[in-house]
Amino acid sequence: MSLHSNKFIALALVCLMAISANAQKTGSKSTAGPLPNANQLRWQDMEMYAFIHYSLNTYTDQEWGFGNEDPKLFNPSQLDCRQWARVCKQAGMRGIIFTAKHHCGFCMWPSKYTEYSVKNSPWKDGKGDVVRELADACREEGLEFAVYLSPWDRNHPEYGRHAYVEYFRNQLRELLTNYGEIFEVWFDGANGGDGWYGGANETRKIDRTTYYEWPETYKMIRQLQPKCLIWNDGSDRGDLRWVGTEAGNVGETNWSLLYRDGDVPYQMLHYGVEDGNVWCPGETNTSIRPGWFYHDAENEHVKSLSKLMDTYYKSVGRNSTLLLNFPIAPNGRIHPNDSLRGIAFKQMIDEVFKDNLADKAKTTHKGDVYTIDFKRPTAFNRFLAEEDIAKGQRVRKFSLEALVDGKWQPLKDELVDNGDGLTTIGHRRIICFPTVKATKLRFTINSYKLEPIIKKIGVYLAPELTADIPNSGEKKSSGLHIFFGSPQQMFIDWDAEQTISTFRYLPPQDTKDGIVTHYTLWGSTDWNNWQKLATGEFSNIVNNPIWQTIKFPEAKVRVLRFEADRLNGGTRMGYGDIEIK
Ligand code: FUL
Repeated sequence: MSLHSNKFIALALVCLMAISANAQKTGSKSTAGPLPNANQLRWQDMEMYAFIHYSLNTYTDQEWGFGNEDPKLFNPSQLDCRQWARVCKQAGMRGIIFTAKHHCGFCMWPSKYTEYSVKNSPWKDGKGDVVRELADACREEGLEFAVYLSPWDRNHPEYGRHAYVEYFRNQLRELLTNYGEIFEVWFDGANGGDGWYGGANETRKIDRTTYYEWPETYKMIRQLQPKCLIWNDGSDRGDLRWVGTEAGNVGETNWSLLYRDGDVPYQMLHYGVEDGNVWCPGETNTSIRPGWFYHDAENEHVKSLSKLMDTYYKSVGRNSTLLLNFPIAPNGRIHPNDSLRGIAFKQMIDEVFKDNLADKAKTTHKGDVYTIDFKRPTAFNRFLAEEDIAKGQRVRKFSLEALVDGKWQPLKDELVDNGDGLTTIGHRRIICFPTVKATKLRFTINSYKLEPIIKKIGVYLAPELTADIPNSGEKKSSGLHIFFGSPQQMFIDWDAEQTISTFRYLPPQDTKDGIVTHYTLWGSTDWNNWQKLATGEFSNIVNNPIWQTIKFPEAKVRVLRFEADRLNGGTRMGYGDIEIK
């Protein structure tokens, strides 16, 4: 073979290798998959908006009302929706989603379809309308407005039958017709089954896939509010998806795609699906306090600044939006602890992202590699990248390296336990790592569905934040004598009689099995005669597994029996911690 033909073979080989490398990066199909529509694009740019939970629960210290709570309880002395809107705006929220009706069925507007609303409360002699006041306040502050309308209604006598679906749709029509532009409707998927239901006081199960007749309802929404996004935890795909947890984080891999049909298990909610056939981005919802509604006992448990920043990185920084809840206190205002923390949160975001070090550096871009040259050793600890998602979400995997003292060092996402966490970008991806002092930063896109379109690169130096709520790690229950009489019966006994009035239960934190959803608590001084101290449900404990507090009239006991009347799953009751006072 001549030298010439050898050269030719070598060249052909190089070409072949290049083609196969490219195929590996782009995958077999050269398509980015489905694209977002204009509403989804606008919504994604909102980045952060607030939830407001306010209802009769605020006056009964509950998370889920049963449906028979007295409307007369609703009589706030200083209700001020303008204060809510101002606080939310200063906290960086671009809109507010309001619980117009929560599971208890009480309507915060004077719906003409029910008597169970503000019109039968003493507040403003029944002439008030919280939805109207908040919609107006939002407009004055330049915020967008949206509504949460619970499909599950524990008050309505027809719940479970077709007549209720009509009622639900009528209510939705009122909300979508009388209050101006609505940016999102939120249809909570929770359905605990039991409720008051007009006095029937029974358990009603529905088939989530068919009962609500969503396609009909969607048609109405599209007609009345063409710019409105549909959030639905039910079976019919809305425009957005839940991320599978209320703890405030979405997966580090977060595709904005889902399958149009079929069930959506946790893995899909949390990470999306790479080869999905519909654009359905994740919205991360969490509360600034442990619960969604206001409870005096949580005033000292408003989330710390470091926890809120962690939430920001794990939501907005992972191609999601952040829906942050502010509960309203019984006086009708956001509590100062929440407003101060919310505003500090926004100030911290501004502080972290005020100075993009990449703007002062020289960035070169060759193929799939971006090199940011700072010229001199520069300290940084955050990296940000954005794709032009109007053209689809394309990047699967990337790597980051810092040139420190002449050596390239790999960087990884410190908020991720397994692997380097450098997967998917989408609308915005933020990577956190310990501060490095480097002269260059290299960002390499290793795998993608179609040629990536990177809109923005950012490099920042964030101030160090330490957790400002210390956690000793000590279990409250460690001083208690706890044992099980049966898989669903826990006993706690003492050597001498105790006077107690509070029992607190922390469900298991690492599994959803064994979580007690309904309980009865008994006390005794002699193990023979048992006094029922309390019975009830721990509402929303599965999605939000936080401390649950049972208060009862003071009782003298030597032994307590905590019975699981119902478990979420499994056969054995579990617990993370117990506290008795
Ligand atoms: C859950 C509900 O059950 C909670 O009460 C709360 O409204 C939360 C946002 O969604 O599923």
